[in-house]
Amino acid sequence: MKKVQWKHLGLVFAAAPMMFIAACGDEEAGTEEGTAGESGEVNYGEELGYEITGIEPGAGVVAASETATEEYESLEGWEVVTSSSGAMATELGAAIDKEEPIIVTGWSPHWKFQKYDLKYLEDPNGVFGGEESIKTMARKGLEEENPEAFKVIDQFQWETADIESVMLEVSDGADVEEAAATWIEANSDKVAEWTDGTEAVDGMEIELAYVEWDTEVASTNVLGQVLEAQGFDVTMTPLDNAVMWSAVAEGQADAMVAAWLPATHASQFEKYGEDVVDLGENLTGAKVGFVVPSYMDIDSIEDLTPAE
Ligand code: PBE
Repeated sequence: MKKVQWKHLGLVFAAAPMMFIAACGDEEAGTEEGTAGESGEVNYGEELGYEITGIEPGAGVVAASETATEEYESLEGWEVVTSSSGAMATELGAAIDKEEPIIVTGWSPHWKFQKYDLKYLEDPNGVFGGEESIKTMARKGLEEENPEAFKVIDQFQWETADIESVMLEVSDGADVEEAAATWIEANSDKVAEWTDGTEAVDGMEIELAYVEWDTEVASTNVLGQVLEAQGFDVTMTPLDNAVMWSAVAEGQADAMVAAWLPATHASQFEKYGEDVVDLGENLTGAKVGFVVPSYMDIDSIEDLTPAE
């Protein structure tokens, strides 16, 4: 499978500046098991330098997090530090190794919930929305011009356990191609439903746009391999979120399986929704929000404390 850069659209590199976790030294007291008091008693803000560990700047969860810092009094003076999904995961793992506090812009499905003991902070103001779905969007004209690919893409649909098994293998060091192939081999019934009623082709081109978030890397690779097995010449193009949406809306990419709705990509859907073909949900039961290690003595965004 080809993975290209789009020169006209500008691939956004995950520059991933490694951020350093503020050394907590002796101030760690209170995060140790048994020493923490009532919820909200520990001043995590001070320990964290009033910083939330974000991901790529274009992500919906980052935009929602920035809204949260404006809407919650408890987050006054806090900052969402953007980097990349990979850097966020590295920092989360490093904090957990040392049992230090950390707040990340998180989402599920995600392998981090299988690897670590984590919780979402309650969001009483509903800034992050509720239950999300991941939807598939195709370009206008794809159905007429490439009906076999359109049908497979339209029929692509799976569950949290499926995507998590691919993501977990990748996080354990497997190549995504290998992890996708393993899942496909073990789930031929599901794959047969996606290709049901379609015919194989001989090298017809199809281009899938995506963003390099763990979820989308997994889903796009699985769908890409299924299309390839059907005889398509598949190109997968990693882009910034907004660029992914505009690429499908403007017909530069054929489809994407990375639309998080109704809340996370609401602004992109508002802007491009009329110019794309909405093929419905490919996964339900998704969620975004602030995620923290379970050992942190806090349950809600409101339990945080504003910067002095
Ligand atoms: N995510 C993963 C994306 C959608 C998929 C939650 C990082 C976002 O926030 O836009």
